[in-house]
Amino acid sequence: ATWKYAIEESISDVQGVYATKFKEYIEKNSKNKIKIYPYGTLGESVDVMEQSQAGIIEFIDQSPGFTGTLIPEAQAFLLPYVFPENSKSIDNFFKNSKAINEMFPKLYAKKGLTLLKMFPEGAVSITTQKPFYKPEDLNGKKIRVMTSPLLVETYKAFGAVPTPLSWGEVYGSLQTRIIDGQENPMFWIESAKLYEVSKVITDIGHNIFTTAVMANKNFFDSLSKENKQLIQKANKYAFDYILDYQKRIIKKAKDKIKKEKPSIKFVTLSNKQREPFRKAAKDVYKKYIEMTGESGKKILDQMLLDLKEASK
Ligand code: 6CS
Repeated sequence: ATWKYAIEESISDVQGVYATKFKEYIEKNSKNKIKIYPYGTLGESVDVMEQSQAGIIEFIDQSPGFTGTLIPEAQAFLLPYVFPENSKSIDNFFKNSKAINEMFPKLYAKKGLTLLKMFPEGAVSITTQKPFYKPEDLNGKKIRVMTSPLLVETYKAFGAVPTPLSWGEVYGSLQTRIIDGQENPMFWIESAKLYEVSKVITDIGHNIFTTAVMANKNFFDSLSKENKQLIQKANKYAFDYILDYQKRIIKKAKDKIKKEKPSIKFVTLSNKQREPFRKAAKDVYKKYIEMTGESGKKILDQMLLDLKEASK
């Protein structure tokens, strides 16, 4: 059979590289074929999600920043300062997390989705027009976030004016200064050329961009045992590749941005400078619990245990 696989990025971006590795494994080890649909070919994230829930698309890569409107608990991945910065711990977490491997699949299943893998796409940086060093510097600044209510709360807590937008509107809104900034991993700031319409790129260490690969549940359940195993193996193959890949491209992306736009300013806030942001983050955890209740609390507690275990 030919299976459709939709991603939120282009084929040369992290999700595209993952999907390409997945396709490579499937096509090498079976007679099945994968057709990858990059961003823009099937509509915005909401449209693509509808199509995959309806079974028109078999596989979808969508990040919690968008899926959070459908599965509020998935926003746990967006909580500021939930992740350590140490990349070994992050890898361990994504490999072994009980929350990811056992608990989240149940929540996704309720929405007609089989959660296959979650993986990191790199640390999230914030682009702005002016440097900022403390939450007050962000007062009145419109920062675009993905359409997650939790990200809105995060940037409110950080002192800014959060502006949720679908991806297609981001570049133009930055260009016309409808928004002052946005957040994304370095590879994406480079590949989507967001640096062209930004002056400063700041790291406050607040998040690791996480994404999820899912299948339509009816489709997946109807597969033979053999095909199910094939898909799991293909995911493992792509996952092992992507963990190193996404680390390798950060420096390259940064160098390329510097070369293309020498006037760009990179800022990394010190631990001391991050303190007020960490403090503000506490309120966001409260908001998360308000949004998700007992179910969200349970899964977050497990995630925190998993992260502790991963950092040992
Ligand atoms: O900011 C966004 O909307 C996009 N960022 C990444 C890294 N991937 C896809 C997503 O649409």
